[in-house]
Amino acid sequence: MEAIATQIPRIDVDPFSDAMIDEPYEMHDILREAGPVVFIPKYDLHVVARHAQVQSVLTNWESFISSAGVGLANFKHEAPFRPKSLLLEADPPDHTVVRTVISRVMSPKTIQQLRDLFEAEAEAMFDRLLEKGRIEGVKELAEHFPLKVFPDAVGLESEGRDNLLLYGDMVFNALGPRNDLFERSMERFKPVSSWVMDHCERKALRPGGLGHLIYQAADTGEITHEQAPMLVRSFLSAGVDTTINGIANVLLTLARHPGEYAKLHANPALARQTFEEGLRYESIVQTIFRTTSRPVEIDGVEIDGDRKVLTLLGAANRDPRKWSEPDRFNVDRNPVGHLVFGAGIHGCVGQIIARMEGEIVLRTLARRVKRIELTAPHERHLNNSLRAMRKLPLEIFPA
Ligand code: PQP
Repeated sequence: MEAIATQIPRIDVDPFSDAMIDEPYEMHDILREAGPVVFIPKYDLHVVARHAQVQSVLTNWESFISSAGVGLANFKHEAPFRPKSLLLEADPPDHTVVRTVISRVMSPKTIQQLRDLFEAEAEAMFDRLLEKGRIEGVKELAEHFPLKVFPDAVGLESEGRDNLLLYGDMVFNALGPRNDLFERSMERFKPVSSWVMDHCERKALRPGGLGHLIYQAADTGEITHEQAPMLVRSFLSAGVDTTINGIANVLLTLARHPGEYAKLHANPALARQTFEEGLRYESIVQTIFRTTSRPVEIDGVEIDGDRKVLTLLGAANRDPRKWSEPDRFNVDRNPVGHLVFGAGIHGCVGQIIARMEGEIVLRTLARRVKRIELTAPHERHLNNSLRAMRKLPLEIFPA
């Protein structure tokens, strides 16, 4: 055991430092090439950064559990910073019950019914944006679209939706260590926390929306009435920051790769695939953790039970063992098997709506915009687990 344990490469790096969050790719390369499992002493943490190992950890939910938290904190020893998510921070059989309800509410059939609304919203947005030409791509495009269509779909009032941005930022920071990023986002979030929880209640949700469908599952007894607001909370936690930054990242990437944009413009049917490649190239969710439920072995490396394991989704999505020319953004690549939506029983339940949002934004862009240019350097927003953006100064030229 000793001999095997000492074979694990130890890498002195802090993936949650400002510098690594801002520019993680060199660190990914080092961690990925050091071995199938590496150890980061600062956090007493095992890390997997290769595609095959990330996938195998995520699909083995019995050995790598979620109920002890999917961030750095081990809920067996530390109190969660908020009541645990019934969906994200749960294992079967509890997880299975709520996952079944959410899967139905977010099913292809339900989500397809939203398509016309989303498309009309994208057209209206580009009418306005093209009138201006020069835009701030985060506020006016990447945030604007998901913050309109997703809370509309859930059935939330229009007033106060910016509060969801503060909530999402805090939830995803909380997956990392209790560093300054986390503390500061917690401070910003505190004044709006009651707004968020109040908007998970039935009376805050429009009949017919996705939130209301959750309450209907409580009416039939499939879940309890205490569980319903907590599942709406999952929508509000996961549903905006993720798609916002997915869209922001792909806009930046397209602006930096005019040749690839030209291909998309010439063939708007590439929109869906372009969004996927954008997700692979800049993984919105960079880090997600599991906890070992028992002693486990990954490729000959032994890990004790009750240990945190970090899966580096962003590194797996650029693993040369899986992808040819992984650091190249290529809209002709169909990146099937990327892990930005995770894998296994916790694979993103919102991926159908996320993909539809991305596809619609990119197809509308492709049709209506001939060229997209950065007019000043972009600014990243630092977050412990999201690859996020603060400012994206763009000029768009009408087709
Ligand atoms: C990545 C669920 C999912 C979505 C929750 C919750 C929070 C975040 C996420 C992570 N998430 N994509 O609170 O249930």
